[in-house]
Formats: sequence, C-alpha cells, structure tokens
Amino acid sequence: AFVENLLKHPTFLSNEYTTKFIDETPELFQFKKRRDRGTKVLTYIADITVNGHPETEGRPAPAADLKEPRAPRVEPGELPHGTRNLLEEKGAQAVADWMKAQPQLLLTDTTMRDGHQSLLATRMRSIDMIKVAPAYAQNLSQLFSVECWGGATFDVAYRFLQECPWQRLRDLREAMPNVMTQMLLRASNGVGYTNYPDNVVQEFVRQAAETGVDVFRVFDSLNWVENMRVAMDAVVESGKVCEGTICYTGDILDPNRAKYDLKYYVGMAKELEAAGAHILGLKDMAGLLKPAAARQLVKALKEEVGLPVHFHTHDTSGVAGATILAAADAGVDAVDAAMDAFSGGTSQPCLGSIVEALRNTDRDTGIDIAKVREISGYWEQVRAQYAAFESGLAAPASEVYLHEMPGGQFTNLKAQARSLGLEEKWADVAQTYADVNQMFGDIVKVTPSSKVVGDMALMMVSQGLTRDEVENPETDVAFPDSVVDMMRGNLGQPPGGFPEGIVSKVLKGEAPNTERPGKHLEPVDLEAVRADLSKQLEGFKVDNEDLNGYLMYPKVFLDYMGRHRQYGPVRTLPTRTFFYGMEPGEEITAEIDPGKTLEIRLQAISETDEKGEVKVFFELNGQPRVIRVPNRL
Ligand code: BTN
Ligand code: 3PY
Ligand code: ZN
Repeated sequence: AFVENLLKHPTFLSNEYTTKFIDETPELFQFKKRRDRGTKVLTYIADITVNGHPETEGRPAPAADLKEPRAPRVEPGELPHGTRNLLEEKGAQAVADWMKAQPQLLLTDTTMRDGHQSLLATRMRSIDMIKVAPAYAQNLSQLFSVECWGGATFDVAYRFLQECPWQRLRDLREAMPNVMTQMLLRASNGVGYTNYPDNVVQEFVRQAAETGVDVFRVFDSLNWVENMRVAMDAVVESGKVCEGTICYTGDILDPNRAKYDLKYYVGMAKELEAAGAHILGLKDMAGLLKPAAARQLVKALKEEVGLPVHFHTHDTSGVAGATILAAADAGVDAVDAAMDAFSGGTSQPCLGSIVEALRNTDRDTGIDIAKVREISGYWEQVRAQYAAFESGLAAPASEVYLHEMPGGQFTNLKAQARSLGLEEKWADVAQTYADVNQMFGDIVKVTPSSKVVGDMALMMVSQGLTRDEVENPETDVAFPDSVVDMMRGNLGQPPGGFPEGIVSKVLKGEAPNTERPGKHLEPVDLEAVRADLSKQLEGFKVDNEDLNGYLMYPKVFLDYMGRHRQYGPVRTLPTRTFFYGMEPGEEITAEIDPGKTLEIRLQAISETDEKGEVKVFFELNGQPRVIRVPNRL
C-alpha cells in the first residue's frame, strides 16, 4: 500500500523533480509521513534556489546580511487579564459596556492586517506574526484588540503565500489567548469581491468565530445597512463582538458634498445600532476625515447613539495623527494604530506616538512604551525582509482628498497604472477616478466598490475617454465587467441608488436589481459541495475550514491545494528562504509540527545537466539528500 500511495502521489507523478531517496533509504517505510513532508519542503527550497520566486523576481532584494527577525524574549508566567478574558467570562455586551466606561483611549494594533495590507501588498507571512504573538500576550495585554485577519489577507495567504489562512488564525489565537483578535469582514462580500449566498456568509462567520475571531468589523462597500444584516446577525449569533461599521467618505465640512453630511452618518449609526451592533465602527479607509470634522462627527455619534465608537483611519495625507487626537478629545472610545515600524503613509498612524501624545492626559492609554519599542524593533526587522513588496511611496499625499482612494488601493493602483504604461498619466488617473466617482453618483469607495471605480478609471485613461464621452448616449463604450456587475445591483445599492443615466448606458436598457443581492441567490448545498470538492481532491477529507476557503475562492483554493501536495508545509520556512531559497553552506530550521523540527543545510548546487536539471545537495537532520529540479531559467 505504501508503494502504491507513493506512486500515486502527485509529487512522484509530476516530472518537476526526481529524487533517489527511496533507493537510498529502505527504512523509509516507518517514517513515511515525516520523510514525505521533508522531501516536499526540500523540493520547494531547491526550486526557489535554482529558479527564484516569481513574486520577487526583478524587485528590490533585502540586504544580503539581513538576519532572521528575533522576537522579544518573553518571561514565562501567567498572562495578564485582557479583553479576551472579559469576552469569555462575560460576553460581547459586557465588552461594549466596559469600553464605554473606560477613561483611557483604547487601541487596536493593525500591524498584522491593515498595516502590511497597506504597506507591503498584504504579503506578510504567518510565521512572522506567530513568533511575536507571545510578546503581545505578555506585554501588550492592555490592547483592545489585535487586527490580524480578514480583508485581503485571506486570499493572499492561499494565493501568494502558499499557506492556510485558518491555520494562521488558529496559531495566533493560541499564542495570544488573553487579547481579542479582530477581523475585517466585507459583510455579504465575505472576504471576497462579490456577493455570496446568505448561507455561505453565515457559515463563514460561524467558522471564523470557531477558529478564533473575537471582534468582527462588518462593513458594506456601499454603506447599505440592508446588506449587512446577514453578516451582523451571524456574528451576534456566534456570541462574538459585532462592530457594525460606517464607511466615511466625502467631507462633512464641505457644503458641496452634502450627500454625506453629519445627518447621514448619524442616521446610519442609528440603523446599525438598531441592527444589533455592539460597537459602532467608523472606518475612514482613505484617511479623509479631517481633525475638525472628527471632532464634530465623534461628538454627534457619542451624543446620539448609545454605542461605543471605534475609529479607523489611514495616514495617507500625513494628518491622521491629528485626527485621532481630535477624535480622542471628542470622546472616541477606541482607535486603530499600527506598530511604529508598520505605520504612516497608506497605513495607520503610529501607535507608539499616540501612546506618548496622550501620556499624562485623561485619555492616557496605559500602554508601556518600552514594550512598544521592543515589539516595533521586531517589526522593523520583519519589514526589511519584504523589500520586494514595498510600494515606494516616500511622502504624505494630499492628493488623497482628490481621488479618495482607500489606503490599500492607492499604491496598488499606482503599480497597476505603471504596468499599463500609464505612469506619466498618474495625475490623469487620479482625476479620472474622482470623475468616475461623481459619474456613479458619489459612492463609498472601499473593497469591492473601490475596485470597480479603479477599473473604470484605468479603462478611461488608457482609451483616452472623458466622463462626457462615457455619459454621451451616442458613444459606444465597452464597460469593464465589474462596472456592469455593479450597475446590475450585484453589490447592492448606494444611498439614493445609482444615477439612472449611467445605469441605462451601462446596462443598455436591461433592468437592474435594486433589491438585496442575497435575496436572489440560492443557498449553497454545503454537503454536496464538500463531497464534490473531496472528489476533485482524490478523496481528501475536506474539513469546514477548507470548505469555507473553497466557497470564498474556488480556484485559488484548488491551486493552493495542488501546490500544497507538491511542496508541503512551506509556511514553516523562514521568510527569506521562502522568497529567495538558500545559499550553499547556509543552515535553517523549520518546525513542521509542534516539536518536530527539520534542520536543513544546503551543501552544494550542481551544474545543469544534459536533461536541463540541477541537483541540489542537502543535509536534512544530518542525513544527505539530493533533490533534482528543472532549471527553468
Ligand atoms: C505563485 O506565485 O504562483 C505562488 C507562489 C508559489 C509558487 C511556487 S514557487 C516554486 C514554484 N515555481 C513556480 O513558478 N511556482 C511554484
Ligand atoms: C479591505 O476590505 O480589505 C479593506 O481594507 C477595506 O478598507
Ligand atoms: Zn483600513
């Protein structure tokens, strides 16, 4: 049976590599599982060493002498009581009540989610987070929460990092049992770009709660509360904290942007309160809320709504620190910040500086700044490993008030424009993005609606189309699919609906659906999907986490599983090895299971032979191993 299994195994079926270890090691039998995974990981390292990683090719590399990041040493001992203990002991409402009763400004650390999503194209690997999580548990237990899941991190984990997002969550939860974890959930769009059937959203929330999410920040990309209820209800049902969230756009101080005025936001907040939110989230995804506006808005929300308010912003403009201090003055209960080394620019404002700015005031955060420095020092080393993914945005950008792009999209769209040869036309792209927003009726722009506006703007600039030309019923325009989809109503409705003219132009007379998209989507037969997926994976036992991954991203999940079969638990490799492979003489360790460590030494690399293959000579836990990989360069 062993030989049969081995021969059927995709690694052995593929022509991508060969190995002699079976002939050389008859005792393989007893150690099949371990050897198997060791071989897979060596195969990955050999492949990357010879061929490079497709994602870092041609990008800036980290310094040659960069050391592996070292997390602060943590004194063993009982963990201080944190917000997670409160949630476990007294429930979600008690967390909300406690928030309101606290004098200090509470802080959420976003480094493990929005920080790297905004600065490093979401590429931070789990191992770099898990290593420092015990230091958070021991030294930063006063944090309100650690945002570490959801948003774009879910699909990037499978798609680009070759790791399971659920395992990341489980590991962080275990390493940080006293501090609440937090995720960003795009309501009915889950952690994807499209509206999922209600039961898929419900099942996703149930699983996320079970695996380890404590606070769910739920938002809708058009601010349509109607389309948030399914997700919010599921969170409340799970017993976790439901942060019903307003996305902030426009400018309440500007009489020409009257659509999103103070009254609008207070009205939405009341709707979210009535819908069952424990906390009111105020999500300023582009960093547009100005200090004076924050003072007014927070004051009004605190006066007119009974919920604690949690403010999230981005420092794209450079003045978000001032906005946070104004919000703190006006009584905001909690704010988001990123650890110093992952702050500023399109990320959140600097956590340590907020702690210092409020020291000895009545909003003093109570956080130990020495511990912040220690942990930020670790993050600085982590960030240096990801040089390939730096956006290169070197200075604050007041132009954000023109285009209103969310933090994560700004640098991304700039890179996209560059790859389309539109780099010199960036000012044009920015202006067109703003024009498209007006053409669509002045909408909230956040994933996924921001992607639709971006697609349209890039299309117009690359084809030289103006807003007038697009709107002219006489001109023929081929709209991007995402625009057609949104005008059909598949992301829901913005306040007041989409303007009739653009809807009929895009849909060529087809009638849009203006009801909640989920109302028209059939529930998915979860067990049938599980059975079908298991069959596609040759009988692999599909657990609930895998099923939820597949439901969100079918193709991305299948591709991940295919690579996983070939390369094994590569999430355990140091980040430098994962992206750059190894040098002859180098030694690393990888803990593939708790307590089960691979010691890997790369001895030598051969010349390419007549079959186009390279032999890579390793020592694995002291035993010689040879892996052959094709030289694809
Ligand atoms: C991707 O970019 O497709 C995901 C990253 C992992 C891909 C691995 S890296 C080694 C091997 N060579 C490739 O070209 N793809 C896989
Ligand atoms: C996301 O949805 O990923 C966001 O960060 C929105 O701001
Ligand atoms: Zn954000």
